[in-house]
Parts: sequence; structure tokens; C-alpha cells
Amino acid sequence: MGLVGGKVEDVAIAGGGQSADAARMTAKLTQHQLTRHQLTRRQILGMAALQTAAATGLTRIGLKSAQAVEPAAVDNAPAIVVGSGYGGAVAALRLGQAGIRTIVLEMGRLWNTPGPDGKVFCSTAAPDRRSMWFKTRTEAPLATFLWLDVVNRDISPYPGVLDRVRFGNMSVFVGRGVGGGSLVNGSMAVTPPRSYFAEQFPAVDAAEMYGTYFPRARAMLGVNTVDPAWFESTEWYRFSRISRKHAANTGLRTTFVPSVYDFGYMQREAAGTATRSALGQEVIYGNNFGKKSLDKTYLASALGTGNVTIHTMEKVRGITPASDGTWVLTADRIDDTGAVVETRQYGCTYLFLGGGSLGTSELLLRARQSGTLPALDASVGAGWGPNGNVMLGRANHLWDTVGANQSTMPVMGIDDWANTANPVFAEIAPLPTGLEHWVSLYLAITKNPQRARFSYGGAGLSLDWSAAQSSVSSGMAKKLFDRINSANSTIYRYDLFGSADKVFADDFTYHPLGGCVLGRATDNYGRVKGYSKLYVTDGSLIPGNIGVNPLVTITALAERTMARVLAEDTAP
Ligand code: FAE
Repeated sequence: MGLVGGKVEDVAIAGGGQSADAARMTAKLTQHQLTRHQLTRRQILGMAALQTAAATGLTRIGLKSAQAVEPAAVDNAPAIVVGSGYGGAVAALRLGQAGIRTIVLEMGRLWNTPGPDGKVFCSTAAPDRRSMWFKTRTEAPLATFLWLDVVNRDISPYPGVLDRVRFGNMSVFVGRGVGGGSLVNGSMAVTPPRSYFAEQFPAVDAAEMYGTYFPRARAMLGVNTVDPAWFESTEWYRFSRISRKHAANTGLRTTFVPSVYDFGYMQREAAGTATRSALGQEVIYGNNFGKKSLDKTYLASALGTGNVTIHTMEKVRGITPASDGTWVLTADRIDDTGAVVETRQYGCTYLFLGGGSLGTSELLLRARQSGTLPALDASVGAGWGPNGNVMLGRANHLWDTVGANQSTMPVMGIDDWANTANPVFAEIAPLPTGLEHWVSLYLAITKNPQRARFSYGGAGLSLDWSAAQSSVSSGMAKKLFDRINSANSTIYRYDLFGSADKVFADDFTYHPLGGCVLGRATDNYGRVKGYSKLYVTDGSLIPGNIGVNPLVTITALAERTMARVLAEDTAP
């Protein structure tokens, strides 16, 4: 299995046997989208491939995907990437650009086929089966309003876009589908304070990260910021301005938070000239417009190289080294009911794990437990944390209205991270219901030093995080918000999180981090210890906490890994 040589541009132009459908899609995209966004030619080709695959119901997406290719008994490629979230998408693009033929295996579906309502994704106001990964009822983080069970709905099981994975004392939200967490997240694209990054990654060259890889990640992801003048005047961010006033009354600093949601598009939504998405209660179950999720950025570019194919609805469950030093993967292909319709084997020389903190930890621990990867470092599974996440609501005075209209994309945070006695970064979160409710909602990221460990056994993946460890996070959030309540004579909301008097939702996280920590379970570049040509590129590299929302850090670290691996490990 050698590397595929050749010039990437030539492959892309030739289109590898691009069908008439794909060519038509390309032309349509060129007319309609190039004018709006500055798409590269690779992205246009890649997006055409995604649309063609959706239109024809294919589960294998590449520039050649419109051709009816009978899959071989074992699919071999020089490189395989597991998962198509941030870590997987960066790996796929950089491998494809290097002329290396790559297969991406993603357990979720491709999200660009409209449902009966003409939309790809459902909104938080009217969730249906598209919302959640094989559940019979939605499991939104904010469970109740005025203690009433009015938020969640019964749904039929389906490979929906958001999953909530429940462990004993912690449940973890993750995205499922081509684009992973980028499909469901709040788009906040924050670069961590340099001093904290250096504290968490003492062996990583911070100057190189802040000079090269963070800027590269932000540019590739399409990070932008809200126009401050529009922010000050629009009804859609009244909820942020009220929370900013209350923070200021407490002597606390607020800061604008960059985003991968296109604020130009949002302003057109507000003006009534574009279909509403962020302003139409779309977020955790996907955004139909405006968001630069990975299928619009890294993955479109990766497909556009002509060297990358994405296989959807295929869950990798086994990793075995072959005697010649290559890798053999076992993957289950599932249908819309979740039934396994086929089990396939894949072979590759270079294996990149981008299944996220849960997915990658599970794959490695299961391989160690089943005896196929006995030489993994003892620290695999360890160093996990929820990024100190705590959600909470405050009740405002009647005169401090937060507005019936709220954008789903947060753009501001209360930054008290420099307070060494109690470091907290609290994003001001929306609660869009279409009605005035006087609630200020927050997702606090606290500097909780507690860590847990994954293990794998008969019951699958388990996590030994305890309720006492969560209370360290909520204790820190309480210290900050007690100050805010006291300065503004306000109180907490007790009705939002299900049980009678629950104020701090510290038992779920949007930010699972760790399990295969950089420099411990891997070398300093994500190469898994004990094996060669096996790499981790996702959030499992981060040791439990990064102080801000993690997508930019995951992307930048993956860029750093790929630059090093392509320079050193894949040379002929
Ligand atoms: P991730 O994006 O989770 O991708 C992993 C992919 O691998 C998924 O598509 C899985 O389906 C797939 N997969 C897993 N196991 C397998 C397997 N065995 N075989 C095949 N495929 C597999 O990983 N972060 C921010 O920075 N800003 C935000 O505003 C923000 N808001 C969030 C809101 C929500 C509701 C959620 C759930 C998360 C949010 N996050 C946010 C977190 C962010 O999305 C998350 O850290 C990244 O998506 C993690 O990236 P990874 O590459 O680690």
C-alpha cells in the first residue's frame, strides 16, 4: 500500500470521473454561492459531491461518488480517518492535499437532504426524529420551563444529529453526522488565553501555536465577529446587553466572542432578506443556513482534492495491527433503524482517530481490552474532564426585559478567568422561546481541576466522574453568580433543569475533553504511544479543560499534528 502521488490540482480538475449530475451541481453552486462566499474551487467541487451524494442517496461521498462503484471485499486506502468532526476533518483535508488517498469513516449520516418540511434540520421549537441519535424522546439540556415538561417531545428513533451519551454522573452531548460537533454547536470560536494554553500544554511551543496554527485554524473555519454597532441596536441581542449591564454593575468584564456563524447572513435574516436560521430557533439540532459547519469548510475542501472519500453510517468497532505493520479496521454499516446491515473490513497504512473524546477513547480501550492493542500506554482513558461546564439561569427584574426575539448564536461572555481565586468564563447564552421570559441564561466554563477515567468492559464504555467532582464546577459558578445576583438584587431560576430546586446544571457537558491526552497517551504530536502510524487528532488530546469553548483549540492542534506527520512520517 503505497501513497498516491500526483498533483492534487490535476486530480480535482479531472474530477475523477465526475458525473453529469455533479458537473451540473458544480455549475449551480458556482453561480449561486461563489458570489456570496469566497469559496475555493476545491470547496465548490466538494460541495457539489456532497449535494450529488445526498440527491442520489449515496452513503459514500467523493468526487467519484456519483459513479456506481461496487465496494470491494476489503477497502484499502493509504490513510483512514475515523470520524468527521474537527480533528477528523483537518486530517482528511491535509492528507488529501498531500496527494494521499484517504477514506473517512463516519457513523452518522450526511446532513443535506431536506425532510418533508423542505428543511434539512429541525428547530428547537419543533423537534422531530431528525433531532436526536436513536432516542424516543428529545433530551434537551434545558429540560423544563416553570417546572413544566414543555421542552422535550416524543420522537421516533432515527440517526438524528445530536446524541446525549449518559454515564453514571455525567451526560455528554455530541454531534453525529458528516461534520460531527460542528453540526450542532453554538459556533463560538474562542482562542484560549495564551497563559492557560501554556499551562495545559507545557511541552507545546505556544509561540508556534499562536503564530501559525491558531490563525490557520481560524482562517480555515471562517471565524468572524459580530458588528458592534449592529449588536448595540438589534433586538436579537438584547439578552446579551442585559447580562452585560448586570456584569458591569458587579464590576465584571465582558468580551465579544468570535463565531463561525456568518454575521452578514444573520443581519440579512434580521432585515427579512434571508431565511431565518439563528434567528429562527435553530441550533442544537442543526442550522439550515448561516453556520460554517465543517461540511462547508474543511470537508468540502477535502473532498475537492479528489483524494478523499467519506463513508457515512459506518461505525468503526475494531482496530487490529496486521503482521506487515498496516492497520485492519472492522466497521458496522447501519441503516436508519440502527440495524447493522453489513460488517466491513478496511485496510490502511496510516490511521487517524478523530472520533472525539468519547469515540476515540472507546475505540482504543476496547482494542486494549480485546487484546488487539496491548501496548497502549496506561494513561489511555485518563485525563478526562467536562471543561468545567455549568449551565444556570437568573431571574431578572420586570424592567430588565431580555426580549422575545433572541439569536441562537452567543456573541458575548463574562470573562473572570484572570481571577485566580475563582477563574470562570461564562458565555451569555440565549433562551429563544418567542416570548419575553426575563431569564438570563449562561454556560459557565470553570477551572475545575478534577479529572476522571474511561474504562471499557461488558457494559461498554464507562466513566468514573462523580457528583462531587461536578460540585466543584457548580461551586465556582455559584461564587461568580452570587456576586452578580447580589449586585443586581436578582435571584436564580429554579425551574429550568427538571428537578424541583435545581439551579446549577453541572451533570452534563457540551465539551468532553481528554481520554488520550497529548504528551501522555501520545507523543507531543498525537502519535499514539506503543504503535507506529497511529494518530489521534481530536478533543481527546486536551487534558480535561481549556478554559474556553474548545473547537478552535482542537482544530489548531490537529493542524499542528498534520503538519508534523506529513513532514516526517509519510515521506516516501
Ligand atoms: P466531534 O466533533 O465530536 O466529532 C467526532 C465524530 O466522530 C462524530 O461525527 C462521531 O459521529 C464520529 N464517530 C465517533 N466514533 C466513531 C466511530 N467508532 N466510527 C465512526 N465514526 C465515529 O469530535 N465548542 C465550541 O468551541 N464552541 C461552541 O459554541 C460549542 N457549542 C457546543 C454546543 C453543543 C450542543 C455541543 C454538543 C458541543 C458544543 N461545542 C462547542 C463542542 C464542540 O462541538 C466539540 O468540542 C467538538 O465538536 C469536538 O471535536 P472533535 O473533533 O473532538
